[in-house]
Amino acid sequence: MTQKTALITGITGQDGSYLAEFLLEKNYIVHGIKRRASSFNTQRVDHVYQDPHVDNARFKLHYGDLSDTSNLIRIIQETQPDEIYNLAAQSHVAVSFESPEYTADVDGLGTLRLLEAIRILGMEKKTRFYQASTSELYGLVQETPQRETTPFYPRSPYAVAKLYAYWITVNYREAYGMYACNGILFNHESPRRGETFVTRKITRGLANISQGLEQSLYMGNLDALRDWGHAKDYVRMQWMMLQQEQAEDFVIATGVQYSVRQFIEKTAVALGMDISWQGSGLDEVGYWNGNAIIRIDPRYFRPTEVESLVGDASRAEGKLGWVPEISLDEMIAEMAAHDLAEAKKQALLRTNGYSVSVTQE
Ligand code: NDP
Ligand code: GDR
Repeated sequence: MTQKTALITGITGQDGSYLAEFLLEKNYIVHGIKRRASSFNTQRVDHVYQDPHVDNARFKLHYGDLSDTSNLIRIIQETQPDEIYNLAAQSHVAVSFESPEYTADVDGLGTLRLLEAIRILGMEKKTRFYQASTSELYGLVQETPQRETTPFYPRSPYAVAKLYAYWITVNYREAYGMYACNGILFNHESPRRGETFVTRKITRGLANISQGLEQSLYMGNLDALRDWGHAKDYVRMQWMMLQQEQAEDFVIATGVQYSVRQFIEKTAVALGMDISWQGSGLDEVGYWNGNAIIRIDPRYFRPTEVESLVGDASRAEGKLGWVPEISLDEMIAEMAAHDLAEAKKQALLRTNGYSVSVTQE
């Protein structure tokens, strides 16, 4: 079989790092786009780094940005990818209310820039394109569970930008016969999840509290319901979607829904902490060992919230044979163990007189 080349945007993020690992195991040559930052930002892929000076290196990073058209054209021209996975995005829903224009530019127009680059370079028939679409498109839900045919109703600048990206991907498929498809992925997490998304904020926050590094965890809407899967399962599906005869869009989800409050409770169990709740609304408090460790801060509520999401991935299961392999409890155990080990390290440093700062957002 001929060796394939993939280009991953967002390779330094959660999904990008798991996908890079997955493709390297499949003997791909993997190119990734990383942003220039004032300090190193490649921690999630450092373990797959290969010295570019050695022969046959199969992993290579290129500086770039989804807001920079000429840079994207040049990278695609140089790397000649068989598959492009567009995972780069300003991916935080709450932040998109603070930076709506930037989010539209990167998450919406960034997708167009990549599709146009493929077309400008005459690579429509060579290069397959995966777009990281999202369950946030369903927003104010019109049908439960959500499937490929459920109407969209985006509820944030992030989701509206991703709506444009979704449709421009469909349009380029229909207009130019490109192999371009959307994975409509429900929330997926892992120990590599960014620290400000709710699951990681909880596993990290409770682990820190258990080791005396923090006093309280401040949360927003505990009643929000999400369908949480594991990122490893979901990147496998991203690859599968580009291996079909015809490009199609698929929902990827577990089909099971839990509240943020339940996620906290499950994490507490994984960490051996016994949490009890008192009060309601903004006055709800979670107690552990007589201490108020979970409090509500209205700052974390969103101007328009997505209250409830749960996906129906039966099309992916039927057509591609995809089913998630890692359960929510297994994932929480993995995330909690990871963050507990980190917290213990920090606590040890503090005990030995080193200063340790713990940030929360
Ligand atoms: P992350 O936030 O972990 O990663 C986002 C990546 O995009 C990072 O590598 C980031 O770089 C990069 N990036 C951000 N802005 C730019 C830019 N202007 N130019 C180039 N690169 C940029 O997200 P995830 O890995 O969780 O998600 C991957 C994709 O899937 C995203 O598009 C997200 O919106 C989408 N998605 C995610 C879901 C989830 O539950 N995780 C569900 C559905 C969709 P840096 O490291 O420098 O910040
Ligand atoms: P989401 O993920 O918005 O679904 O987007 P996030 O983990 O940020 O929020 C999930 C739900 O938890 C509620 N919540 C809080 N959220 C955060 N971040 N911090 C809090 O303190 C907090 N308290 C309660 C939120 O209001 C929300 O209802 C993620 C991202 O990965 C997107 O890129 C992706 O498209 C979708 O998942 C599917």
